[in-house]
Amino acid sequence: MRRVVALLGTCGLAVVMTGGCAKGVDSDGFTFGPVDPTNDTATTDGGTGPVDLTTSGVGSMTDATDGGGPDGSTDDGPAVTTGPDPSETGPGEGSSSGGMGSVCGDGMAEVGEECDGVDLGGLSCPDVDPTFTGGTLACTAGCAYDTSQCSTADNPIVVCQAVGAAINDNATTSNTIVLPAGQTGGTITDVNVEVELDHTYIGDLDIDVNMGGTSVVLFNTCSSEDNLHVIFDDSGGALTCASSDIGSTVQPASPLSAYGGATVQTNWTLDVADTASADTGTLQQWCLTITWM
Ligand SMILES: [Ca+2]
Ligand SMILES: [Ca+2]
Ligand SMILES: [Ca+2]
Repeated sequence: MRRVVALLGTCGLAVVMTGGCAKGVDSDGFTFGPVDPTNDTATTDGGTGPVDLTTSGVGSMTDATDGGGPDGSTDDGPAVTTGPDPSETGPGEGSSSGGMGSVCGDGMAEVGEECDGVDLGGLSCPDVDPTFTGGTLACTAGCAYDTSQCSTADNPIVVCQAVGAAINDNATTSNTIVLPAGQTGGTITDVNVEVELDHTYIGDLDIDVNMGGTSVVLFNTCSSEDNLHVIFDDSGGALTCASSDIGSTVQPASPLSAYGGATVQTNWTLDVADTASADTGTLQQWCLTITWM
């Protein structure tokens, strides 16, 4: 701004005065022209007329179309260039125009943008709003956060359901846990299933859990042992078919990691099939612990 201010109202510096403010060259070599009272306004150019605070570049370069002397009808001063003059050095030069160089859509979150494309500034849903527990943060075409895929579900989701249903010979006892609204939609990273049942010969039993068409066999072994109360967890210990299993965390017959990457759906069903006669029991309760991201 220093040079523009210096020219204000005086047509000073090294100007040859010819009945007004003649075109001239100032001390650092920039051409400027006389005030054109009919065309030079405060908003359209950077000439030596009134200060143009909105468009005038500081230190505009020589106007190639201006042949010197009084102007014609449209050009009355140095060429207007907005933004910095790359040939100059010093304060105010060499940075993006007015600090407003952000471009929405270039894939980089910049000043004035919450995000841009996949550049979320390293943030996730809970960073944007602590009421979110997870989900997928995205970015709108206007470079603002899109939280429509964020979730307020519990993490982990823990649901226990008391059942109290009979396990009969040569029949399957099924029970479905319906997850509460707002608990679904996450991407599963781990599932553990706790099963508590009474039975006089657990070797009769095949136990599966099902969600979204994926069935995982939890239990299909042992023999004359009574009762079963374990947490099936891929990271558990080996089932021993001894009374010491009661209350412990054991590996399922097939891995629960089959649910890894699946979307948490509403309905989870436990099937307890009794495949032999003579011994029966009761499914007391079962629980799901679903970790998601
Ligand atoms: Ca950007
Ligand atoms: Ca697990
Ligand atoms: Ca039986």
